Amino acid sequence: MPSKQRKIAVMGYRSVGKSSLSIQFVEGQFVDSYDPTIENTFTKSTRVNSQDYELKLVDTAGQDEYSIFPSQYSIDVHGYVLVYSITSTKSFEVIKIIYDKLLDITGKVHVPIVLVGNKTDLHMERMISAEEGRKLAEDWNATFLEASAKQNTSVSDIFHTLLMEIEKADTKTNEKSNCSIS
Ligand SMILES: Nc1nc2c(ncn2[C@@H]2O[C@H](COP(=O)(O)OP(=O)(O)OP(=O)(O)O)[C@@H](O)[C@H]2O)c(=O)[nH]1
Ligand SMILES: [Mg+2]
Repeated sequence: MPSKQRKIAVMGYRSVGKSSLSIQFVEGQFVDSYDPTIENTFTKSTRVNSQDYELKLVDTAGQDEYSIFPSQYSIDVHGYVLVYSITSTKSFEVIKIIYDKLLDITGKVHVPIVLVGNKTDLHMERMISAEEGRKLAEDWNATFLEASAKQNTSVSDIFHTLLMEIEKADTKTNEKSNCSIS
């Protein structure tokens, strides 16, 4: 089977660990220092369910409740990793706002999304329970994962799950178009 090209955007409030998750997945390392992102694109080859993927990962600048959803992330992006930090109530509020804007701009009812609660290693500082995260993802019909970029917990799961979600969404679209022909 030929390799499939997939583009994924990682979005969320500032300092939630979007770059750390991306770098952990692509390069297998964690950096403690904080360097705010403007935009970074990573590429990585990966394999899920015996399918090879050429993954383009767009690590975006942190957004807040007032940010305008950058329109370039609504075009030919196959799926989204929406990240908050379990230590930040604000980041959990902002991710809901980003989600609403995302649906508005794509105009789709269903977009492949993995919701990620990052920084689980900071359990003493936890503000958002796993249950809250799970509920939100359920509302969105999205997959939910908690992760730690620092400890490399569930990091590759995030991207592999999203690739599977994208695959599922593709199949559904094809089934629908088949229906309309017959
Ligand atoms: N303890 C802990 N710290 C983390 C984790 N992930 C990221 N950090 C730290 O949190 C800070 C911000 O991480 P970044 O990955 O730069 O966050 P970001 O979301 O890319 O930030 P912006 O690019 O400004 O939007 C850095 O100091 C990281 O080292 C994690 O899982 N656990
Ligand atoms: Mg960043």
